[in-house]
Amino acid sequence: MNIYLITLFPELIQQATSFGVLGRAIRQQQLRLLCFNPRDYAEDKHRTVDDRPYGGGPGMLMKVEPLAKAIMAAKQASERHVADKATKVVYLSPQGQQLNQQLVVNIAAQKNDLILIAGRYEGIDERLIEALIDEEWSVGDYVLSGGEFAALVVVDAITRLIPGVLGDDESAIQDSFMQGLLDCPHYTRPETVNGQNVPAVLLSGDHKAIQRWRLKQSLGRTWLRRPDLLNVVKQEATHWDAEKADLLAEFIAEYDEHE
Ligand code: 4FV
Repeated sequence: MNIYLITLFPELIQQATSFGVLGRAIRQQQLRLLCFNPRDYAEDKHRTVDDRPYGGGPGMLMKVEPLAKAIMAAKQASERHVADKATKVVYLSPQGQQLNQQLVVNIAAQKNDLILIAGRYEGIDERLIEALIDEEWSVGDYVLSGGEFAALVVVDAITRLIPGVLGDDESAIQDSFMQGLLDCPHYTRPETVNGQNVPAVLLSGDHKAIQRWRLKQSLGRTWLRRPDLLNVVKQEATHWDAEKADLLAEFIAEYDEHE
């Protein structure tokens, strides 16, 4: 998969994607990440990439021409690689649709190239959004100093879904999130920490009981912490069944008993 990233700080991206699962995926060429820097398209002697907002007010915006040229260069690079499919152009911004696992799954499944635009300053000219951008995505309702951090979240979440990037066991872990539930609690050595023991079932070696316990904990946690996610899971016939309903009922009964 090719992801083209429009950013004023390609070094930030290069360094941040040199580690872990993402770094390995790039080294193994399961992901190609190409940066386009608007500063390389600035033609004034100071290579200016910001400009003042019409109407005044604090802060600057990204200068139109260098940014537009960088986006066009990325589109042309993608068209050289994938001639028959239009590459989605996404601008990371708090005004966008909320990023979630379903959106990431859909993008990864399409196996298309993707162009991500990382804003800086107060953002970009609305006319560029209208002319060149297909979608706006937000990683959360807060303001970052740069869209690079949001773009890295998107790149990481998508890359994990590229076949072969995660090992078999890791992709199994991924499945729990893919079912829309929160993850279950995890434990490692030693068996007692601050007087707290590991749940006995995890030491039992009974893999069926362990799998049941983990699913019950995921259901219970989702019920307690993110009932909004649970409602979505319950609507999805493929993700909800009698076993989950029974396990959740068991968790709730035990929870009410201890409250
Ligand atoms: C953001 C977010 C975000 C806004 C101004 C970059 C910053 C600056 N992007 N989800 N939340 N972007 O805060 O995606 O240009």
